[in-house]
Amino acid sequence: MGCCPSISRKTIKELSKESSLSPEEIKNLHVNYISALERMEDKTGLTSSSFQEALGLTAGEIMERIFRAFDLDDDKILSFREYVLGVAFFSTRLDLERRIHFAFALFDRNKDGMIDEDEVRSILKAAIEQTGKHADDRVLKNVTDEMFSAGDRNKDNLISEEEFTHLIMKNPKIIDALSVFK
Ligand SMILES: [Ca+2]
Ligand SMILES: [Ca+2]
Ligand SMILES: [Ca+2]
Repeated sequence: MGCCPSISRKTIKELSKESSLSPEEIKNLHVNYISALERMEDKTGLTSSSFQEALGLTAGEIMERIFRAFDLDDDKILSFREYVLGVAFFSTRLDLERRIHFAFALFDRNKDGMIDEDEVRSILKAAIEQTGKHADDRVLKNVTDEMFSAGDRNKDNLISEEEFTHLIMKNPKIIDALSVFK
């Protein structure tokens, strides 16, 4: 039996406020988080594979993107706070602005602050293949073109976070489509 770092009431309260999840939900997430950590050698935080196990996700492109988007400081491990804030994205209670920021991070695979066509195509492809269907190249191209013609306001073939925000405000369904936890 390993020891279980406990979580203070103060931390629960702060995380609850920051994530819009209830204290009860934070406590449950903490139990999940700790039990995932217990199975690891290094208990400083969740790695990509233990994270995948904790959430019961299938390994692959989408999982990697989600992990990278959760990993706010880009140190390749998830702290409990990063875990909570990431999970909160998939609940609809988080304010739209932060959900947009998170969704942007899912698209922006190389974290350069811009979404390019390859990044859109590859996340679409992964999302379709995740459901067991074949991703047709023409469909991928059409959807990508549509997203750029609607979203790329200054026509530089890149979607900035500002452009992305405009796009989502007009089409909030794009975010819902990314909720792969359902
Ligand atoms: Ca991290
Ligand atoms: Ca990018
Ligand atoms: Ca642009």
